[in-house]
Amino acid sequence: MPFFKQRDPTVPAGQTVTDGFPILHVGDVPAFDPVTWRLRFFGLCDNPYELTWDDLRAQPATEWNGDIHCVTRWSKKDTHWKGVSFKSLIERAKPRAGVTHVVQHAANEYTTNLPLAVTLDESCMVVYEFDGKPIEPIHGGPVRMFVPKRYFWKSAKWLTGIEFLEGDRPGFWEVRGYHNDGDPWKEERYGDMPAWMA
Ligand SMILES: Nc1nc2c(c(=O)[nH]1)N[C@H]1C(S)=C(S)[C@@H](COP(=O)(O)O)O[C@H]1N2
Ligand SMILES: [Mo]
Repeated sequence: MPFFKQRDPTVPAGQTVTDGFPILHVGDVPAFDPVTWRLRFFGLCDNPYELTWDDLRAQPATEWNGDIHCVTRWSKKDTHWKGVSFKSLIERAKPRAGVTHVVQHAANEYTTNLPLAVTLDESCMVVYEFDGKPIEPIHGGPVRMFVPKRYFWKSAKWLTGIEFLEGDRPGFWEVRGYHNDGDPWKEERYGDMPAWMA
């Protein structure tokens, strides 16, 4: 028997599994009005459009089962999410050929950036159900982004917009020192120190 415990290979390095569901966000939980809420697809695309809450719920649903990882070192196993394939929503907007990045916009001016290619993965969804129930407001409900292959700050709660860009534009945490890519399997927690801090 080794003296030390073997690391669980199903959990990224530096993460601890929790049965709870920690809550992390800046600002207050915003009010949601199902009549006035819109999800806007805008920026560099040929078919900018808006979805209402009813439109979103009328889209074909997809589901995903798996683990989520927060940069603050908790992981939660076997979570179950239901929503709409992000790829299908993006394709309808017809992003221009030069688009390289996607910025999620959310309540309280929260933003987060990702390469377009990352968001086309089938695990990326705009979600409205967690473990068989509507997502609670405190967890970004009724509608949030879901990008399980990145640390959870790359999944905006209270999603309101998707912007297509030619070139990158770091979001709320990315400009505050979080890693631009945020892949938990590469432990991409924090970026390089800005020159003025070094
Ligand atoms: N709109 C918004 N979305 C957000 C955040 C935020 O501050 N505002 N925080 C992010 C961070 S840092 C994390 S870890 C997850 C936390 O989601 P949870 O509270 O459902 O666990 O939401 C992400 N999405
Ligand atoms: Mo986070």
